Amino acid sequence: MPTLESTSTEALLKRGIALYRESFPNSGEPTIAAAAPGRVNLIGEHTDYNEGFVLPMALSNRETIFVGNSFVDSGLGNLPRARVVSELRPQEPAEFVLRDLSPEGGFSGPAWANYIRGMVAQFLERGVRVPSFDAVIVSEVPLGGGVSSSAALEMACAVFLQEITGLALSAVDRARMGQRVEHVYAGVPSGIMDQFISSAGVAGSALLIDCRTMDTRAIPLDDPDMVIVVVNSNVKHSLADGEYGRRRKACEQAAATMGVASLRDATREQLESCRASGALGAPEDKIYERALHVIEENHRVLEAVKALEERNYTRFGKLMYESHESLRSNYEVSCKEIDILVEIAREVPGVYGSRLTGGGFGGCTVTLVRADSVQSLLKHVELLYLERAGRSPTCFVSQPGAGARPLEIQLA
Ligand code: GAF
Repeated sequence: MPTLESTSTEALLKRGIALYRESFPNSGEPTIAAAAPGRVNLIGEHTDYNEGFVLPMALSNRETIFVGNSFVDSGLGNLPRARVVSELRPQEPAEFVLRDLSPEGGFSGPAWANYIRGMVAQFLERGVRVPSFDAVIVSEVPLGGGVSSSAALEMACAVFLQEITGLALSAVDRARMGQRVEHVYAGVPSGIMDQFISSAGVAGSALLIDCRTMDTRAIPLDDPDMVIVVVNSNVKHSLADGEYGRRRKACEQAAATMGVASLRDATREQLESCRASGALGAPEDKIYERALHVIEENHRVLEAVKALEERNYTRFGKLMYESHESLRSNYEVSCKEIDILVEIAREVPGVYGSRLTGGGFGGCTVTLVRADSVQSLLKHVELLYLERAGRSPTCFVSQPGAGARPLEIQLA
């Protein structure tokens, strides 16, 4: 079965430097590298944009960007400009002037480069001068695979731009800049979770994040008997297709009807009373169900943290299944393939719990399993997913990795 490995820093550096030399033979050597991880969310889905709680961990799989001075004259009145090559799409290099980087700026290059254009624009908006650069991207975070490759790219960019401009930013600042890039350049009205965990992840721990205050608490995942397995359904989701935004609007409508600032402040009693009085609108709009998911999911996150700290994995697993069921039936963001993956995990002895992770409509599941049952889980998933869904999954076991950071380049 295809599995995804995270590479050693040394191997990543080798790949990045080689690609840089090949892509920009006249630009010397890369002088800066920055890496940022993808993420998997253990529990707390669609709560971030409701000012609620989430419990993600950064993956050990990273997106890495290698940057050097550009010595090539742009021929554009010497305006500063960037050239970028991605290892995943070497035939689609991007080139743009570091001016007028608005999303409507007439950019005809590849769509992935908009994350970089967008992040450069955030720096320019703060009055910082960004010099010309050449860059290559080397990634071990699957694209569109529900583990936030775009947030990882945004955070890696933010770190290298900090390095070349000297702009001081906190992990939250960086995350908010990335969130703005998602909103404006990718058209996804996302919350803050993905960018923040990629920016601030703590090696060896999941992070409880209060998305209202942005306070965090590291929850160590240091029990060798417990393993987190991520399974990619290999069904691609597109959060930009409007479903994500519709869920977000439904939550805002529910909060406004209950007279609270956000669903973080709403109680089950308030929700029931609004429903009884008919204030939540037509049943087919499902405002009740959407709000119910968020209110209960926030409680589940806090209970799950307690369970994890007590090493009560059975309790944690039960909360994962409950979260999944609510995402499936109340929030309606699951799909057949993801439900099949959760159902398969449930059948394997040694599995504590499993659920959809991320925005939904495909993507990945996250499963908590006893270390001695990992192989059996992987075998079952490989066989049964093909049988029941007609597709092959991609699985990986990930240790909680560190957040975005510069990497030291050693040239051979
Ligand atoms: C996507 C979004 F980008 C996050 O902000 C979050 O809302 C998540 O879906 C659902 O929990 O990954």
